Order: sequence, then C-alpha cells, then structure tokens
Amino acid sequence: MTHNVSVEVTDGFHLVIDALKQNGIDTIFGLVGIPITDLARLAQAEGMRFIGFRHEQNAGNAAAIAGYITQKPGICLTVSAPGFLNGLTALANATTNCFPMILISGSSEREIVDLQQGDYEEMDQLNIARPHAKAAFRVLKAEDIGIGIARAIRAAVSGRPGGVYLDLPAALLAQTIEANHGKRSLVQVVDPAPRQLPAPESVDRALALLKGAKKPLILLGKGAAYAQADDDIRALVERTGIPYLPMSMAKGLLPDTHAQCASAARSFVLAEADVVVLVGARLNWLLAHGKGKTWGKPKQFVQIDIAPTEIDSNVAIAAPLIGDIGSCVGALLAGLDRAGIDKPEGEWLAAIAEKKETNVAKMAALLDKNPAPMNFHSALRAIRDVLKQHPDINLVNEGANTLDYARSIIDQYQPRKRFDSGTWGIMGIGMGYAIGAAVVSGKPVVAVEGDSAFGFSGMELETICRYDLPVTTIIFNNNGVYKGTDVNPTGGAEPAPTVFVKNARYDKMIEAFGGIGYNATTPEELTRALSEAIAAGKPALINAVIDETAGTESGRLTNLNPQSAAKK
Ligand code: ADP
Ligand code: TZD
Repeated sequence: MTHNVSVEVTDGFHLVIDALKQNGIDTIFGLVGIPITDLARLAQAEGMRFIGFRHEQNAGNAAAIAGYITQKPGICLTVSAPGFLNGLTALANATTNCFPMILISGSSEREIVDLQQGDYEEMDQLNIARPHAKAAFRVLKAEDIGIGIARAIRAAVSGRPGGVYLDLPAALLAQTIEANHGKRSLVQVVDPAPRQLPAPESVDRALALLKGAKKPLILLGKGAAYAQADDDIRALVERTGIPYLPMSMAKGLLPDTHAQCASAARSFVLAEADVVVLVGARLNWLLAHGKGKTWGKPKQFVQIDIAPTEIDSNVAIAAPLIGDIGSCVGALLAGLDRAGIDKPEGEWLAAIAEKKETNVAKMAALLDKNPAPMNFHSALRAIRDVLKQHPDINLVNEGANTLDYARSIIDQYQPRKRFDSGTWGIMGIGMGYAIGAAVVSGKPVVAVEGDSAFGFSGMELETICRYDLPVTTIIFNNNGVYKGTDVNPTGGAEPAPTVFVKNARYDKMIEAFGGIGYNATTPEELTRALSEAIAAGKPALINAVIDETAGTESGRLTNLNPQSAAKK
C-alpha cells in the first residue's frame, strides 16, 4: 500500500493478515462488522479463506475443532462487545476441551472504554476474556502485531492446548507504519509446540507399575487423539496386549472393531482393572472422578499428560508421566523389553472377552428390533451400517440420548473423526464443528443431532449451503428436549418446559437455502436418504422421526439431576 511517493507504508490490517499467513494460518472463521469487516475482506483478497457465519459462537466452535484436527490454532474473528461475547462461549469451550484456538475481536476506542464514556459496543473485553482463556493479550501498537500474534499462537498450541484471546482495537488496525519496519516486526514462530520428554525415572516408575499389574487397562482420551501419535499408541496397545477403552473422541484412534477394544465391557473393566494407564484423559466427571462404584476395586494409575497440575486432581496418581504423548508413549515402548513386561494373564483377557460377548449379544437384540415409529436404536443401526462403508467420514454428535446411544452404537475406524459435546457436555457445537471439520478436512461430515441440540446452531444450515459443504445433518426428532411427552401439569395451554412443536419438519429448513431435505420415518428410508446424501456430497438434512416416548431424561446423566442426586 502506498500513501505517498517517498515512503511505503503498511497498516494494522495488513500486518495482522501477513502475520497469520507467515505462520501458516490459511483460514479464518468469523462474522463481520465494525471494526473488522475490512480485515475479513483483506484476508480473502490475500488468499486466505474467510468462512462467514450467522452467529459468532458457531464460528468459534468451527475454529476450535479446526484447531483440534490440525494442531494449528483455529482463528475466530468477531466484532466488539456482543460479537465478542457470542464468541466467548466457544473460546471457553475450547479451553475446557484443550483445543487450540484464537479468538480475535475488534474492540472500541480504549480511551473511551476505560473512562466508560459509552462508546459504540463498549466493553472491557480483555478482562472479561481472561478467566475463560488460557491466555489473553491486547496489541496497541502496529509494530507489536507480529509479537502479539506469535504469543497468541504459542500460547494456544504449546503445552496443554487451549483458547487464547487477542484484542485488536479499531485504532490499531488503522495505524500506519513504514512498510519495511512492519515487515521486520513480524515473527515466524519456531517450533510452536516443542516436544516435552518425560523424565527417565518417571518412565521407569510407570514401567515398574505395569510390570506388577495383573489386570491392566489402557484408557485413551482425546488428548491422545490430539497428539497425532497414532502409530506409537497402536504399537503400545498391541505390543503390551493390554485391553483399552477409548473416551468418546478417542474412538477410532484404533478401530472400534479392534480385538483389544474393551468398550463393550466398559463397566466391567473399569471396576475390575488393577492398573490403569491414562493417556491424555482427565479423571473428571466423564470418568466418575476416578473413584466410587464405577471404579470398583482399588487401583493404581499411570497418567500420561502434558499438564503437570492435572496429576492428583481427583485421586492419587502412583506413576505420573509428564510430557507430550508421543514422547511418553515412545519412552514406554522403548522400555517394554527392558522392564520385562509380558502380555496380561489369559484369565483377565478371557473374562473381558466373555463380558463383551454377552453385552454385544444384548445390544444386538435391541438393535434388531424394528419399532414404529423408530427409536434411537433402530435409527442408529441404519446410520451405523451406512457409515461403516465410509470410514473416513467426520461424525459430529450432540444431544442427550442421541449422543449417548450414538457414541456406543456407531463405530469409528480412523483417528480424529468423532467430534462431540466433550468435556462440558455442551449443546450447540453441532453446525460449527460440522463446518470446521468439513473445511479443514475436505471430507464429508455427518452430524447426528438431537432436535434440541440442533436448535442452538441451526441457522448455520445457510452457511453450509452458501459454501456448498458436504455436510449431512440428521435430526433425531422426538418432539422435544430428551423426549416429547411432557404436558403442562396445570392443564393450561402453555407447553411443558421440555417440549417442542410436534411433528416439525426440519428438512424444510434446509430447502429454504437450496439444500436437499429428506423426511425419514423408517430405518430403510433413513438408510436410503443417508446413502444418497453422502453420495451427492451436497448439503442435506434428514428429519428422522423418532418415537417421542423413547429415551430418558438427560440421557445417561439422569443421576446428575438434583432430585436424583439428592437421593444418593
Ligand atoms: P477425554 O475427555 O477424552 O477424557 P480430556 O480432554 O479430559 O480427554 O483430557 C485430555 C488431556 O490430554 C488433558 O489433560 C490435556 O492436558 C492432555 N493433552 C492434550 N494434548 C496433549 C499432548 N500433546 N500430550 C500430552 N497430553 C496432552
Ligand atoms: N444448554 C447448553 C448450552 N448445554 C446443555 N447441555 C444444556 C443446555 C442442557 N441440555 C443437555 O444437557 S442435553 C439437552 C439440553 C438442552 C438437549 C437434549 O435434547 P435433544 O436430545 O433433543 O438434543 P435427545 O436425544 O432427544 O435426548
């Protein structure tokens, strides 16, 4: 950009885009307005992808899942105050799930905001973001943009990944500096997420614990999936012969059909194991905090994690192994022979095999039924069978019953192909994750959504159609949150808190934007619609009509409702 004949100048807008590009970032998810519209335009003009959303939360969710899939921070761009706050839920969700993303928000004039003089979209965004982010920065001088973006990238992806907030005031974007000076101020981040090797004595301690185990178990979490150490993780599982359990987003790290997969005997192995190796999985609510009935017999843990403060968070950890998962798993592998670790005893493996067989038979009986209308099982059987033919498809999944049943019924065959409500159990990630996954993977996406869950991000169907993304959304339509059967106890006309309009036709929504809509009332119709939609590679939505009496309150979390919890 040339402002006068003698000195070539650049400005904040250009420096932000140049800094991102220089660090290999090629996509921005966002929603435009003052003061960032021109930033989005410039990004596109400079060859980046700008994917424009209808609500910032969905753009943020797309950025977060892009970060999880690629190990590069996903970028979400928003306007100030309300746009920023809309994006903040996604930033907090990314931080909670350990996904690397950067929320970049434009902000109003500092002088006015700090004196609270009532600027357009006035808000002290930096301070509001701080507790919800792994790190938060503001850049005030154009010559600091390079450093600001470098710090944001490194904070997002190094150590335990998370969400980072970057505040860019409007005045900064318009600031001009000499072009050469600007160029020199940019930073190419070297080795943004360096390997972190575990201490040798920690490795020996973990191996010694494993050596003494009679009933060992490996538990793979989404940290293991994120780490992209797929071959070493498979080698550890197969060379030790230890049965393993994948957490929901770690499904597919090894195919769910693997002989050592103990998912079908989950309760049994959690209760019975004596030594559990946690690989990138936290002992939070999703694992019953590592104690209580779920965990049955006393046990000892090896915990592999990059965050040292995760250790002993819920129960005492006998053998912490701190480092990146690739390095830690590699070190264990290298020590297996030295430590003399043999395959687990046949008795343990036989007991698991027997339990699996019984449970698989029980599930098969449920799956084989053909009730009319469909229930969760018969609809998911149809989806499972179609997806088996497409092992590289991305699966997004949210809802209560829809999430719980799909997680156990649909097999995953490849790593990082399942994206769901995650650590918070959040509803609303559906269309954002679907768009993010489609954009960065270039592969089709199937989103299996409860009707309530879908509602949080449903307007992004327009975005999916606008960018012509190969996303098929399947709505499990049972007329409400959890179920569709509640009635107002007063007999009044106002609907009960959990119910929706009966027999809604979600398929008509996508038709408004030129997508393909299907209404499926039987497993056969669902199979046909899904096969056709995937083959077409076009935006599609299937309204799957599910029995409104099927399912339970809160899916499998019934026990967390205060009334049930109080009874415990
Ligand atoms: P899940 O929900 O699947 O059980 P969590 O999100 O609870 O998994 O746990 C993921 C864990 O993985 C976090 O504690 C995080 O610090 C850790 N983690 C993330 N990336 C890495 C990595 N590259 N190396 C080691 N640990 C990692
Ligand atoms: N709001 C947000 C952001 N997250 C939440 N988890 C909830 C509300 C509470 N909630 C759940 O935990 S699941 C759920 C809600 C509203 C929806 C369940 O209904 P559904 O699924 O139609 O999506 P099923 O399959 O019919 O149970």
